Amino acid sequence: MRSLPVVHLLKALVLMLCGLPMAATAAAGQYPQTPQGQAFIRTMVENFGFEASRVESLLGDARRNETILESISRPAEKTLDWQSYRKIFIRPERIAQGQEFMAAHADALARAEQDYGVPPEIVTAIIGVETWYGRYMGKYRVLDALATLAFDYPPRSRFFRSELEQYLLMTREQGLDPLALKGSYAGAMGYGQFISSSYRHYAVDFDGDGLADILANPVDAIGSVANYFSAHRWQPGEPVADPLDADLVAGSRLLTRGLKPSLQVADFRQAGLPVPESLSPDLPARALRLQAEDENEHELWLTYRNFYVITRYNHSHLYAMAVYQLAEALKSGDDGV
Ligand SMILES: [Ca+2]
Repeated sequence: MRSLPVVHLLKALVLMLCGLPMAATAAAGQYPQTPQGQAFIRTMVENFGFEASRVESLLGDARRNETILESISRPAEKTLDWQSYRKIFIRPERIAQGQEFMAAHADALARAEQDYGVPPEIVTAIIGVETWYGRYMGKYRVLDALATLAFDYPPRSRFFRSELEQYLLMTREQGLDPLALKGSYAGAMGYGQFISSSYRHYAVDFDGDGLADILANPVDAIGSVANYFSAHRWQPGEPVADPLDADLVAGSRLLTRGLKPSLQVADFRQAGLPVPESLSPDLPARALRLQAEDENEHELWLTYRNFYVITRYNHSHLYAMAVYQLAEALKSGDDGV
């Protein structure tokens, strides 16, 4: 627990001398005094039984962070093309370290596949893309990230106010100090970078020590990522994606919008595309056209339900393709380059 800086004590003293109510003196930061901050405190007290002074003091400790506001407006998934994005993740070191992770946690990964039906290389690839297998779990205080986005980022303030709510609930349930946890600029935590609501819904105790600890325990993290995939309807044994040796013209009716596969394998077969023969005709499918290495060319992929499930983790085709290709490289032992 960090001590109250002297400047805060002085401010508190000045406010007290001015005869302001104690509510204003309890916190030195900006958020408790704002109308949104006040409303948030009321919600936590009325809906979840928190003490007002406790929430006020936490919000008072939260710091607005400009870097967080800059980062949220330009995520890599939206600013990079596929080839640049791919090079971040599909590289020999990330593949080699992923194989080490798989070897070190082979038992937990096998158990996760048994319990949830999600293959070891998919769980490992998620953890590899998210945090480089737990090496980089984020440098921002989760409280600062969530308060900054909840109160100073209007486009998504409703979502992040809810995540801040979930964060205070989660840390109370898990007996964690809300001032201590670090994570991404969006407040995602641990090996698999779960946001607070996902932590509460999907984190599991996978080593049986009574705690669902995805922050420091790789076994719990493995079970939790697999549980997340299973809850989002991962289909054991179904394919994820296939490259097609073909192209489609921009505007083709086979290039559907949205992330969900809204056509079926049969639609692509009927159009004469070289779809793998093993695929069932009624398997939901979607064509995905990505930038090829030669920038005048495109790669054409057919993606299926399990590819869509990967986008439930991060709503991006590029993200899902990076996870899939890293997983394939982990499985094959190929260095991917
Ligand atoms: Ca545990």
